[in-house]
Amino acid sequence: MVPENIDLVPPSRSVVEQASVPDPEALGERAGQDPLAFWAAEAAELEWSEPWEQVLDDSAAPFFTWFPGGRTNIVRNAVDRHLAGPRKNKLALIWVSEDGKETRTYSFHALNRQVTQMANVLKAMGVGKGDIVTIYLPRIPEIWFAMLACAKIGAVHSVVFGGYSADALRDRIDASESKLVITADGSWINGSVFPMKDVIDEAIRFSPTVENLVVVRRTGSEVTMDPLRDHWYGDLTSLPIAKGPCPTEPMAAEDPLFLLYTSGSTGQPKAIVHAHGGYQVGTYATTKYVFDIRDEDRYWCTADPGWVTGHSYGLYGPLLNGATSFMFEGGPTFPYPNRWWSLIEYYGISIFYTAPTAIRSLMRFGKAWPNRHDLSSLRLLGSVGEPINPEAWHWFHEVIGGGECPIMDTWWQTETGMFQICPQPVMPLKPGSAGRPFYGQEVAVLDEQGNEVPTGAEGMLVLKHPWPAMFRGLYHDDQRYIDTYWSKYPGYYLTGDSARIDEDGYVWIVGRADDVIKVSGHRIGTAEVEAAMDSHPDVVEAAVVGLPHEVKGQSIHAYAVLRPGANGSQELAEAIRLHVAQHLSPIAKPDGIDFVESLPKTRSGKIMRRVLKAQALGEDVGDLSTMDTEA
Ligand code: 6R9
Repeated sequence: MVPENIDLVPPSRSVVEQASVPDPEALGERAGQDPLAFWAAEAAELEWSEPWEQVLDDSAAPFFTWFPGGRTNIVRNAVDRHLAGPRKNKLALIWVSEDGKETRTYSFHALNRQVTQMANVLKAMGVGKGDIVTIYLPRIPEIWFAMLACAKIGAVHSVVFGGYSADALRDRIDASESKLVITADGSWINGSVFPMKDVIDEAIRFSPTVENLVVVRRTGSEVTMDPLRDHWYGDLTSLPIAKGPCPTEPMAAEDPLFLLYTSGSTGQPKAIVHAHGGYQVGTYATTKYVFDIRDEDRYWCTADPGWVTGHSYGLYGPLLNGATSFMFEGGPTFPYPNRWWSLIEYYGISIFYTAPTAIRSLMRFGKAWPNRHDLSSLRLLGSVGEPINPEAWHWFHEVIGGGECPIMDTWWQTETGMFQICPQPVMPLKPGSAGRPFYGQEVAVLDEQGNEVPTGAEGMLVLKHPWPAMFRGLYHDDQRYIDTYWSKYPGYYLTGDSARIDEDGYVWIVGRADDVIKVSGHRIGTAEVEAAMDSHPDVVEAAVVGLPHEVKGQSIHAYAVLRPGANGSQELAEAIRLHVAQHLSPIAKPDGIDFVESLPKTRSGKIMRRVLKAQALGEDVGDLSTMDTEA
């Protein structure tokens, strides 16, 4: 929604005085006139072993290639290049355990040692250029080492969020044909152990590809080790194979860096592919400009490394800028709702990037919790994952940011790899709007026919120009890449979001316009939840929709048709919810399940989720002309 009398929040004086880019409008104009020159200048700030021949090759669009001919490696720029200068002994990572009893810190020098060691281990296990390694680890430093170690030797990492269950994990490992998986014995969640090793054992029991499982000790829980397949990471590092230097492999700019599975509107999750060259340029530049990150900063991105935010703005963007990052193993409210605030105070965090759902959940505990802490080290805040409602925006701004810190509400996607719509630190902010397109980008809001809608009207959000950190496709599925993103409006990238643009060019994201649900900022496909429900023996057919939720943004509401004779009891509803948690993930558990006789469908048999949603919300169900009334 574009609220009527929206307040414009000007940048505070300190922000203006310290701004690295005092006039983003002027820079934006220059970048707009020649986006490729802008991106070439950003790329030139990084190291390449061979220069690129061209900035962008769009001759095979929508298969774009960035910096073709160039050779580089993101690790060279994220780690190696800092070793030669004054950042060598600067902290790259400060990590704190969930119970607060352990702290581990790594300078860039130490980070390089750790990454090199893991890279040597991977190589010794036969991992080479182009091999896909699945990483299923908790929020511990080893997840960074593993990702960087893969990139360093030219292997492709595929991180699966540590909260996924065996079936989801199996699908992702099988689809990527990983021969090696890196995991931990368990992870800590609010004082209890989540048995990661058991989950992975179940996921790979019949795997046709996995040959080796590297297990990091974290919780010390008892696990069963397969003597032929499983190896303790701690044992491997004491072997001679782990020792010595390991060169950072020079990669073609377009060589793949990682796969990341994400939910789409239909079918199985899709593997988004990102490449070394363009991705490093895009994440480097956006982190530099939008977070205005500097050497003296202490930066904290609360996102799990298992999501794209943890990749682009947890790991790579800050390291490419030589920044000091903070990583916390636990969540915001354990054991008390001041956990994050106390960490910000203790570690002097200056840039804090989190999600609206976290802000809303912490807001509910009242400002007495943050007010007990001195949060004056903060100078810039960030938000990502879903629209931030003005109430949460103001609370974040006032109570956490002391009214002084600009909030960078960054809109982007797993596919985009980097920010596409976001403010700049000195820009006047409109609470609830993600600001304007990033340098070199233009967006439009279109109607069904592809016409731009009038200012302020809602429509489909598209991106007009390619950008360097764009995904290079879907793993092994070129057709789905074309169909999903580039066919509806030829020449434009279809985001799947619905949005409005106001008279000042500020973009207001309304939300997903497809069958993707954002639950607490996590991207979940209706099809995946439905498949998990369908696999319950009492369920014949299921449909799920996203309903507005005060804290989570959206919640999952399900409808199930039961097999004849099954009793639609409260217990069965609970059992189905648990089934989804066990087979997909606890984050995908429906909040409520309604048992129904049949589901509304089109004549071609597609479930009409919008009808279910409208009914649940008491809204007009709209055009039903395609509905199969016989059903
Ligand atoms: C980074 C990330 C992408 C979807 C996207 C949109 C929603 C992300 C947002 C936002 C409003 C923001 N989204 N950031 N909506 N304001 N600042 O979340 O990637 O998990 O792929 O989700 O998230 O709906 O289409 P991903």
